[in-house]
Amino acid sequence: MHRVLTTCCFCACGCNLYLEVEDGRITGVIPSREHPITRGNLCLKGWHSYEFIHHRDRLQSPLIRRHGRFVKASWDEALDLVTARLLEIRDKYGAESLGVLSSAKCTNEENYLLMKLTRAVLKTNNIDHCARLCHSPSVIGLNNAFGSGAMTNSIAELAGAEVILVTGSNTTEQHPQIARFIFDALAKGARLIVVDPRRIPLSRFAHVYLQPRLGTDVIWLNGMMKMILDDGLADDTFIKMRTENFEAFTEMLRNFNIEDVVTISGIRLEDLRRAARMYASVKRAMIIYSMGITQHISGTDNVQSIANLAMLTGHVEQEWTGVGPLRGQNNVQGACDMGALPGTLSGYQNIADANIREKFENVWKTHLPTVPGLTGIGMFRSAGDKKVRGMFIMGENPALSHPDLRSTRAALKGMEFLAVSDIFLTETAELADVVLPAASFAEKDGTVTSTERRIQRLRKAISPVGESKPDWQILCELSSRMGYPMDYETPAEIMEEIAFLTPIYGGAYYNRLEHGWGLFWPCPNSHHPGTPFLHKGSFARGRGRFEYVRYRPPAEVPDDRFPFFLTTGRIYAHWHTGSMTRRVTALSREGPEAFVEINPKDAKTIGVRDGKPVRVFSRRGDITVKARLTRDVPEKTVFIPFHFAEAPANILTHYHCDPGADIPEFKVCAVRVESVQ
Ligand SMILES: Nc1nc2c(c(=O)[nH]1)N[C@H]1C(S)=C(S)[C@@H](COP(=O)(O)OP(=O)(O)OC[C@H]3O[C@@H](n4cnc5c(=O)[nH]c(N)nc54)[C@H](O)[C@@H]3O)O[C@H]1N2
Ligand SMILES: Nc1nc2c(c(=O)[nH]1)N[C@H]1C(S)=C(S)[C@@H](COP(=O)(O)OP(=O)(O)OC[C@H]3O[C@@H](n4cnc5c(=O)[nH]c(N)nc54)[C@H](O)[C@@H]3O)O[C@H]1N2
Ligand code: SF4
Ligand SMILES: [Mo]
Repeated sequence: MHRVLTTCCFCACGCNLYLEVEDGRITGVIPSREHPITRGNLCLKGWHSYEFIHHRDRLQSPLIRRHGRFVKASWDEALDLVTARLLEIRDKYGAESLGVLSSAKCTNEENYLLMKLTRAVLKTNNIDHCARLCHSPSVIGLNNAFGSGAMTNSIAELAGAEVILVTGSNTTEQHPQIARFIFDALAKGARLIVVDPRRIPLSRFAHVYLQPRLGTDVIWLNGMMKMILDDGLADDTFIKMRTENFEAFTEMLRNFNIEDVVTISGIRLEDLRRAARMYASVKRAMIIYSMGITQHISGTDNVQSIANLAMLTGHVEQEWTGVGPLRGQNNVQGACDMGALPGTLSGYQNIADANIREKFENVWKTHLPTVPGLTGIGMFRSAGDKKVRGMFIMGENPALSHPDLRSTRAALKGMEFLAVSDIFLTETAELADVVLPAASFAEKDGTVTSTERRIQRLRKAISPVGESKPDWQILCELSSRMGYPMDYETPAEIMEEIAFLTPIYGGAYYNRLEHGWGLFWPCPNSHHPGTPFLHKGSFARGRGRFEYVRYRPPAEVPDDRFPFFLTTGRIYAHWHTGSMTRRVTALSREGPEAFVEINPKDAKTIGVRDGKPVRVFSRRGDITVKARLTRDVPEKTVFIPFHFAEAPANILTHYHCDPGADIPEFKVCAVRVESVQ
């Protein structure tokens, strides 16, 4: 038996663990004791992260759809068909008729190659990935305010904060190891403010817990800032030295009606004032936020408001002090960094900038498309008018994870050609013309970048299962077939090209990642030690920019026909569309089936008891789930996790998006709940 050190495949905490290998099979995992985030612990998912690897459902050979049924095929047949069909569609309708989804479950090297293939070979910028559904408002909002969309500080710095404000992040369930650093801070006497429409496990530990109505974050944030200004708790020196547009901002804030806090968000003014004073009166304060802030039509506004609050109090630009958008997938930070986005090449270098394009064109020896592409949402939205006719999807499952599934699935079915690479036959793969079996994280080398911008290694522990191949090899073979040879021997070789073309990854060579616990970008050259916290001395954009934002109600609010608010999200035991976690016995036992959290008072009115089935309807469709009675959700608000294919929450959600970030409002829609007799 031997052990191989690698990075966990689930969340962006980036824990390191040893895979135990016996006779070519993974038989267990052990957490790293020395790794600074892991510290000898894993969450339940981490402990079971190896079990799906040898599951009998793993895709073992390529599949081609013939006469409506999948048949096994050779790699040659499958890759030839993908090549022929994608190029045919491109030549017939133009490159803009192709769409590509990349994967936050795949490595940096794989995301970089798919980004390169899309732009250099397919000649379109229509590439995106799940960050669209996740932190796209952070990338835009924090970029506007600070000049960089990533976490400003490292995870371990949380332990040194005096006050931590957590909003729209169910940290103990979704980022368990980050929650441990919050508990470390609490043990040292820090104060905790939690703002969440649902009572989450962290609420119990909060010194102030505020329960706003869904989608009213701009209101309580503006209220909090007005109180801080009125109480003279703003950091005038910081504002003067480091920021701009403050005058215009305060001008608008002065006109903000503080009573709106009560009438719109439902928060009492005295509670908000306690939180405002707590946050503003210390030196070291961190804000932690996640999907409760971003998945709204006002997602970018919410993020800008958070940045306003941090700048108003000077709570950014120092150690222990900053803004932490918690990234979700193990490599969603890296997929963004690698340019799997419609408007940027790797390292957030603008595709519309001729000088940048020229740099890449010289190395890649080809011409690149100039106009930013469609977003992941745009690809499906436009499918109705047949803009996108052919797709390549690597490691994503939009047939469950995208909004309004009737319409998303119709778009997928309407494609003239769809190729999917995955480790399982997902709901999306089932709709494909060609399915490519990918090797899992345990079967390949590469790097992934955690939420704190820490670039770390994935290490191959076993050979690919069956005939599966690592995505980077699949992409090399595909590109070569398309007439653009890619002959990288190893992921390390791909990283050398990434480092050469991407200033923030300039020093991320494998020899430096071999020992120690990774590198924090920006790491511009091979001598640079990496950067645990950003904006030291000045913001990435120069001065931090205040921008007043006005409250806008959610796109769909309850009415007589659909009198409940629905909010969706996750549970501790499961991962997104469940392709991996629902194939692990221990995790399935923890989260066996779909449910709706409903307040006991509402349950009484509807006439439903705990554990009994209810039907939940929205304007898009309906699902049947079990009622789970709990006071954690307020009256007239229900919560459904989106992990369960047999009762998909996204049948109910809608396509209304944030205008800049194009993220759908997964966190709010209107539903009706009926008991099933
Ligand atoms: N176990 C597990 N962990 C995961 C994942 C998983 O699937 N399972 N997924 C990973 C990924 S990709 C991501 S992006 C993260 C997501 O991590 P989180 O964002 O923490 O997870 P969510 O459950 O989507 O929602 C977070 C919180 O937002 C609150 N919320 C809902 N509406 C609002 C609102 O209007 N305002 C505010 N302030 N809060 C609101 C919800 O009540 C919930 O507590 O988790 C990562 N970690
Ligand atoms: N209602 C609702 N919907 C949501 C959200 C919500 O809060 N509410 N959250 C949104 C968010 S934040 C996110 S991030 C998305 C996630 O949406 P998706 O990314 O579509 O969901 P996953 O289930 O993580 O899909 C990852 C796929 O990659 C496959 N995979 C794993 N490893 C590999 C590999 O090495 N290679 C390949 N090729 N495939 C691999 C897995 O089997 C799985 O099918 O969902 C979004 N959808
Ligand atoms: S906290 Fe995240 S990275 Fe750590 S073991 Fe759990 S899922 Fe894996
Ligand atoms: Mo996410």
